[in-house]
Amino acid sequence: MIKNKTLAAWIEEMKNLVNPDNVVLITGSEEQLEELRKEAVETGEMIKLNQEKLPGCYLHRTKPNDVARVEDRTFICTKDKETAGPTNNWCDPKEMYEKLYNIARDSYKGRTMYIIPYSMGPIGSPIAKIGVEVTDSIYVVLNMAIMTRIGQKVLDTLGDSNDWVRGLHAKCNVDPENRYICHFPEDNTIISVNSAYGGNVLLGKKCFALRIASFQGWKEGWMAEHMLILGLENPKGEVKYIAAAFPSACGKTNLAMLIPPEYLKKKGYKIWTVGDDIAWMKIGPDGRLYAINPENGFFGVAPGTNAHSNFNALESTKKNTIFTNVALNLDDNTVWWEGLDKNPPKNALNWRGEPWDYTKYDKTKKVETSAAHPNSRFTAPAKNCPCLSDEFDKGAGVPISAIIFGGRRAKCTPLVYQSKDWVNGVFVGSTMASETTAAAAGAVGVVRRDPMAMLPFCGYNMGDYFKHWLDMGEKLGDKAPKIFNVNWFRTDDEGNFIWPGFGDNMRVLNWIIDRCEGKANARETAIGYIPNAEDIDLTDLDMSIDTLKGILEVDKDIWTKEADEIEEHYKKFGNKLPEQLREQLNNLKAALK
Ligand code: OXD
Ligand code: MN
Repeated sequence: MIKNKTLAAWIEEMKNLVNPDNVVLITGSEEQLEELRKEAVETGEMIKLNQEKLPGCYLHRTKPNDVARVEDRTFICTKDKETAGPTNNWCDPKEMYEKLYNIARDSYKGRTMYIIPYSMGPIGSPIAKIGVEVTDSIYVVLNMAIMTRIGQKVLDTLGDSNDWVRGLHAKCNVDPENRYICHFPEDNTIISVNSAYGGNVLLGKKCFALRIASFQGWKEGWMAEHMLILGLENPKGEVKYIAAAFPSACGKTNLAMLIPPEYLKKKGYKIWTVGDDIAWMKIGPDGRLYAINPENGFFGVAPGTNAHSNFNALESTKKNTIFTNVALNLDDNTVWWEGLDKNPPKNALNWRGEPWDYTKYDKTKKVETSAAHPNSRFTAPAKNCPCLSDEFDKGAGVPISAIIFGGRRAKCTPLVYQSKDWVNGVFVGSTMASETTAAAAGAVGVVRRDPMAMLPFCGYNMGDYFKHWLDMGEKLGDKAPKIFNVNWFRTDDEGNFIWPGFGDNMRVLNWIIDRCEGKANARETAIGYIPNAEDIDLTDLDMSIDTLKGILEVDKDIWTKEADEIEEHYKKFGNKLPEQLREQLNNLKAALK
């Protein structure tokens, strides 16, 4: 029963627009979800997998034209174009509402409207927020039931408040020419049409938790960031929390679920996962910055996930998980993807549902010849994760000691450095960049600037976003987290990675936490504080101190070129670029002279 007046009125309006045959309120009960799973299996929307090996697991295939987020069809619709800024597609809200309503009108005919009340964050947490998504897709309902907290208890918590985000999803004909993912931050509204791919239709995730929430955070004085959150436990049992932002394909989920090297594990070091993709952060009663993970599951990339690269993520997918666009092993009705193991199934269907011949696999034509789509996904409940933090479900959030930025840079950025202060750290985040890999289409090694990893996700003008970061620093004062930058991806002359990465990144995290506590040494350079090679613990690692010194170097010539590129990058923001950041660039240039 919907008692909330603003919600009841909006549901009426949506019903009249899309014209469904039936309307179902998602209460979140297991019986209701089980009925929907059954229906999805009957209609072929999902395939039930081997229930002994993968209890509660299903496979879903999207249309081949609908396999990823579509940034060129993603819009921020604010009254003023300038509010959306130079990095977002913009359209006048009136015009866009009209266009979208024309597409969605009557599109639920013969279909059911599912109403999903959901909470981003533990229900009732002072940092959490509520949304309602209506959809004509059972796949969306079942994914939202994993990725968020859903159902009647959310409505009970909402009461009669109008502080909730409206989300309309209409599959329509999954027509790429009429696909739009649109945000109206001034109305707390999201409309997504003609897609059924997770990132475009699970409206709680990128659409609400980043684009709408970043706008809300700007107006309300908090932060919505594209960051993982982890807790690092030392042998004394003390846990310190770190939030970290990386562009796609830099190992965010791997870092969030890191397993320390044997020798550190024996000493008693542990990593606890709070989140792998999104952090909402607010200043707490003690003046420190507290973070929650607004999500309740992991929507992770399957290919490359294996027992070595990410044991904990793989474990998380062993029950109650929905796989999307992975391969189906017909011999035992389980799933497979490239990089899972070295035994490709001999009798399998690829992500399109066609017979797959593993001998024909061609690395240069992944989409055409791979078993799983390169962007195939698992939707797994967070509570399956063996290293899930005890704090995960607590609404108060965890106090953040350090913020880490990073990217893939073959030569430029050292393994790790600490910014000189908060303002300098905002400069580091605003200039974040990553080099393209062979995994993505287009040229390899091209530098893409992706400030704070928020380029596709910031719901307003990025110049204002930088200013918001600076303002937050002022409010936090000496309680502000320390800001660092890492680069796991330095290569030698043959293009091999020098740093082992994965679990060994723990050695760098330990230095970072020691710096936060004033326990570790560093030397000042033009870009910030760099560890002395002796300050990073290399015990049991096959790496010489000279090799480590090499990847801690700051090459003045490379950085002079980098400063010129930053200047170009900054031009985009025009007079919205905060003066303090321009000063930071000037300081860097002077220090490099
Ligand atoms: C994601 C992304 O899917 O950042 O998390 O693209
Ligand atoms: Mn992400």
